Amino acid sequence: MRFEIFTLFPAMFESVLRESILKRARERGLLTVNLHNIRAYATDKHQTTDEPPYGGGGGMVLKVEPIVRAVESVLAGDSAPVILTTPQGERFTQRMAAEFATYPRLAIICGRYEGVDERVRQLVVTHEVSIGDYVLSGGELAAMVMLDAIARHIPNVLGNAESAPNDSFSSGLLEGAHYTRPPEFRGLCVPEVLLSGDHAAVARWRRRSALQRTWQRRPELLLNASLSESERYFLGELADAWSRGES
Ligand code: 6GU
Repeated sequence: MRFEIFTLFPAMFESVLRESILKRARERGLLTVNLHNIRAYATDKHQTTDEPPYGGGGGMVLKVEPIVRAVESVLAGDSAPVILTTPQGERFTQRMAAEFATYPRLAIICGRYEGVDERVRQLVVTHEVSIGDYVLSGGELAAMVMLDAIARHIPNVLGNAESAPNDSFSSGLLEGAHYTRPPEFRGLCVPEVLLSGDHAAVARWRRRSALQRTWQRRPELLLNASLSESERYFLGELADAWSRGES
């Protein structure tokens, strides 16, 4: 999969692309990230990329020409999705990450300052996306978050083919508790069942741990999770214990 990223700060991406899963995916040819400096597409001699807003008010607005020139010359008629990062966008989710990963090519325009000229949206943007309800100084960090979350859905990017479907949210639930060695630390013990070698019992325990955590922290996720009869019963028990003040 190929990403075309349009930004005023391409260097911000370097360390993220040079480590861990994204690094390995690029080395294996599964992922290509092309960074395009919007400034290189400015037409005036000062290479201006932003100006004060018409109508006054504070802040600066990213200009339309450099961005449209950059996107059109890089995509050259290709019909890839073009994402604009903006706090006014649709909220980014695991489902969206999986959907975007089905495209061979994806463009992300990193918004900056107080805004982006509205005509950028009208001319080249296909999706406006926000990563959450808070304001970042620029879209670069949001673009990196999306890049990472999307890359995890590209086939063969994750070492263990099982990992992505087990992630929090892919199943509609938060992940439960995890343990590794040692079996006891400062009196805190790993649950016996995880040491038992009984794979079915381990799977049951994990699912229950995920259900319990989701119920405690993000109960609204349970409304859309697909649950078996016995899982619903388990949640009923949690709710009863809670109403008796036991948890
Ligand atoms: Cl995508 N951009 C900016 N600037 N701030 C954000 C955001 C995006 N998502 C949440 N906050």
